[in-house]
Amino acid sequence: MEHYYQPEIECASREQIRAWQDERLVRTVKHVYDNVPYYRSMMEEKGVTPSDIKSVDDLHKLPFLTKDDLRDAYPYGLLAVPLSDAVRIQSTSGTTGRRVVAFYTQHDLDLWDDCCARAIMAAGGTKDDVVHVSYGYGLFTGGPGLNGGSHKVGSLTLPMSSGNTDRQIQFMIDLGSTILCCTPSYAAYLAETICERGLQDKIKLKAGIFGAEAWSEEMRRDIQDKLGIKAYDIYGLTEISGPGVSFECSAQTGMHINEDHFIAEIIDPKTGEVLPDGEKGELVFTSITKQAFPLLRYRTRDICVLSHEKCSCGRTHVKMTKPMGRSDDMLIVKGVNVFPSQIETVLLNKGYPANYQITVSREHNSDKLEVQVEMTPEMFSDSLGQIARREEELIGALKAMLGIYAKVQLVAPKSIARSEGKAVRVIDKRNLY
Ligand code: DLL
Repeated sequence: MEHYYQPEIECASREQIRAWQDERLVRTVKHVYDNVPYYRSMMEEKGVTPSDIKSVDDLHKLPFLTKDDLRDAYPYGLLAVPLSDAVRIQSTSGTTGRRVVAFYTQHDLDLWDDCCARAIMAAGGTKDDVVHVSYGYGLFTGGPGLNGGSHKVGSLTLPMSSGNTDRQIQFMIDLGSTILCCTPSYAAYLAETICERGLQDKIKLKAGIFGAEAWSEEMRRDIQDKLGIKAYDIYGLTEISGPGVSFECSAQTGMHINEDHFIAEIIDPKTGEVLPDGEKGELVFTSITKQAFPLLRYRTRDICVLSHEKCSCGRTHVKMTKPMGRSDDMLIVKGVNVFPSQIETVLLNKGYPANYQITVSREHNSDKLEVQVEMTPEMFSDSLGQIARREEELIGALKAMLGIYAKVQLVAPKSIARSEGKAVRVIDKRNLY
């Protein structure tokens, strides 16, 4: 039986959804124009005023917002309420220089929790479940989002956070966890460990809610088979609130976007032109119910396809495919957002030439980041001990910038193949998309 958290919303008619979107969009545009000088000047630059936006049909008149705008406006430039009304921040993984901070009022947290509650119930969750949350807690939205959703459903919530696999498995067995929420790569690692230890019969899991990074259908099958569960995808991004922007239902054929809160568009990433339903392009979101941090036409850089086809679960909200890639060069490594340019900055600051190769692979379900860097001829004449110390120093500097470990290998000058066209800086061996 399909479970819904808010059936009157999740299964509403297209006309009803559209009516909500029209009214909420108009209200949100006025709210940001009146309260956020950054938006006001962006709109003025494009010659748009709130009176030009009467319905969703007028959405295309608004300027796009990008991650660069969020960085420019860091930290408070896009906050749309007085500081006294904001109660929480969350932030994207990554570095100090590129951090993006999102704000929430209590109302915003409530609606975020509702979105995650919908995802948990779509995965079969009820108040009788034990929801094991192994997403990271803290600035990352994964833990807090699913935690809040689980509370709303009324399930017993285990705020495990990530890591400490022995303890995760022990609690899973002792407390009889029934729904596991974590990244797909961690789920695969847990599954592998449980099988290696012959503990399959001791766990009671029935479903998993896995997202925050790309994962294939093969990986889904592997996790499902090993744990004997049904694995559901969940999507979201910090800027638009966190997990639960969209989520999978029993059909497992794409994720329903919570359209009462977010309007989705697909655009051509090169021209910005809005593409019709069914065409592949960059996903753009407008949040229409948030108070503290409403974003208009935010370019996610995720490439996917939207579909309004009728879904067997009864939900009427538009579905998005799994992201099929990105329109920028951002990598997600161990759940952390990594831009090759951050690595380049560290290398250049430390006096290395801009000849390097980044390789990402996945071993035993864990991501591995490796950076090969050419030395200058002077460095190359150093002793082996000095070179080893240089590698250690770079590992430390990269860790400080990215927040994760990268293996560093210093190589001889001119040993990294030069490309004739665009340099291929990144080799991703994970076959994610
Ligand atoms: O990863 C929010 C989240 C937490 C989603 C837990 C699902 C579960 P960020 O760290 O801001 O937020 O990263 C957002 O991660 O633009 C996508 O590129 C990628 N992403 C998120 N979910 C999926 C997914 C969280 N299900 C960025 N499949 C997004 C593929 C995903 N990529």
